[in-house]
Amino acid sequence: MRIDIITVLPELLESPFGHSILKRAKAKGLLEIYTHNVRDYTPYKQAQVDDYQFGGGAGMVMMAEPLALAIEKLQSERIYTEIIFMTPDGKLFDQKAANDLSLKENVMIICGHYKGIDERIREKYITKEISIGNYVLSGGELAAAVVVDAVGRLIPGVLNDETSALFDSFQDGLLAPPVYTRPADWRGNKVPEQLMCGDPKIIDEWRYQKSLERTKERRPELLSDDF
Ligand code: 6GU
Repeated sequence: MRIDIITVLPELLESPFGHSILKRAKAKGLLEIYTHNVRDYTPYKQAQVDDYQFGGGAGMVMMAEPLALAIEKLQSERIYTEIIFMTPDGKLFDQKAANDLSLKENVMIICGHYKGIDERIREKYITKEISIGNYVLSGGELAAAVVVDAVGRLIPGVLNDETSALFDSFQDGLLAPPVYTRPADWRGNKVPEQLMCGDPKIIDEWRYQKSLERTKERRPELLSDDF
């Protein structure tokens, strides 16, 4: 999978993809991530990429032409199956959206900044608009990093048996069960005996019950049919 991210702040996206699972995904050649600075594409002087909004009001808006030139340059090199705009008024991102995206070949992500981007870019190029939650971030970059992380780990071959996504919270519609590691007795607090018994049937059943319990308690809406 190849992901191209268009942003005015590529520096913000340097670290998130350089560690842990995403780092390994890139090293294995399963994931390529490129960031592109909108300023490198602007035809305007002084590298201008934003301007005042028509109609007045506080906050700058990202201009159409620099974004269009960046998008079109990438489109001239390969076919993009999705061009995503990160925006708080987009569709709420969830595990299903991550699963769907992880199967795409080439994905472009546009990060807005300031008040947003000129609406005509959304109309002309954007195929999907994503929000990561009901709160406002200063820009789309951190949200894009969240999406890329959630998607990158699902790309076939990225995770091995030990890190398998099959047992993640949400992957089977349930929250994950509690986990423990050594020591078996930490300051008098013991690990549940079922996990220590060595019988995989008992262990699976315990984990399933705990998952169910935890989901009922914390996220009951996940158990309803229409979720
Ligand atoms: Cl995708 N962008 C911004 N700026 N704020 C957000 C968001 C995205 N998702 C939640 N809040």
